[in-house]
Amino acid sequence: MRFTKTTIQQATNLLLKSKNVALFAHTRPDADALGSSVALHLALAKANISSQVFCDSPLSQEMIDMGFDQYVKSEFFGQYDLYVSVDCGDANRIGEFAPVFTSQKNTLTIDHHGGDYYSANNCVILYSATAQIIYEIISGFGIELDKQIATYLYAGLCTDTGCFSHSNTNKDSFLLASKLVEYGVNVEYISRLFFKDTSFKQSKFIGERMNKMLSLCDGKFVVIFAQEQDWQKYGLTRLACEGMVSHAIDVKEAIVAASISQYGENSYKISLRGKNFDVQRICAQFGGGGHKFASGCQINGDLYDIIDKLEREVIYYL
Ligand SMILES: [Mn+2]
Repeated sequence: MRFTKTTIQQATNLLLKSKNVALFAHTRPDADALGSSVALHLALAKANISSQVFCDSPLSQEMIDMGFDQYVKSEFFGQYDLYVSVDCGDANRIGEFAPVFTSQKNTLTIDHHGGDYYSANNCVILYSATAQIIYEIISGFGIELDKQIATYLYAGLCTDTGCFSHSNTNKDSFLLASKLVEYGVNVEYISRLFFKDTSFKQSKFIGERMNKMLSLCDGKFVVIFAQEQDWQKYGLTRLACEGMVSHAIDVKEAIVAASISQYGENSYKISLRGKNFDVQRICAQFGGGGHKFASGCQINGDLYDIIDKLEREVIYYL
């Protein structure tokens, strides 16, 4: 297969000449993956093109509150004339459906991570969110946007920019936000849902985890971690650890932060954040990836061995 670079215009044309499109959001989906996929699905419907959104993972409560569960199927079915991966920097991000996707001829990637091309057509642009690429693509559909589509795109843009505060936030992020808000997006609802709302149990759990945070490398590397019993104690699931890393990187002295959460008996999921410090190269060494200043990976082994391994990597690059 030839992997070619695809412009917005070409991606728009590819979609518009299709009759039935399969859309794949990445595993453990966030609001950009689902907001982009479902917005594209709704826009395609307006252009009289049928499509189906697939994602291999259960949806978090926030995603259900957004209404994404009404559109997303966790079992793959059907035959399509175009297969599209949305917000997936590499084919593995498609998760369980990766083999389905990679065995197709007519594939299109719409993504902003800037990884290697793995589709026949690759519309990869380093925007702050995939939602931004989707907006430009559907602008060529000749349809009228509505509040729902605008809300889904806004959710992707708002969350991927950390509520317009990460270093990937730029003039274009605000320009798009301003266009979307014109359709009546409830800005307060989205920021509350994704950045503020937390249950009492969750607050207690995070409080305890923050109390146990480790300060390494003279305070430049802050680690927050949780094992199964830590969230079970509060009747929570491992989803309680989502976003935990932000509390570590919020420490003023921290240049790098890690959250380490148990994923299996002897396996941990790592999220790394950097302040103008490339954490992608560290995650890549453990087979992970993401963005330059926000990346993740999974490491097998003992919790404290993993902390040591990460500390050695951080020291090397500091
Ligand atoms: Mn994204």
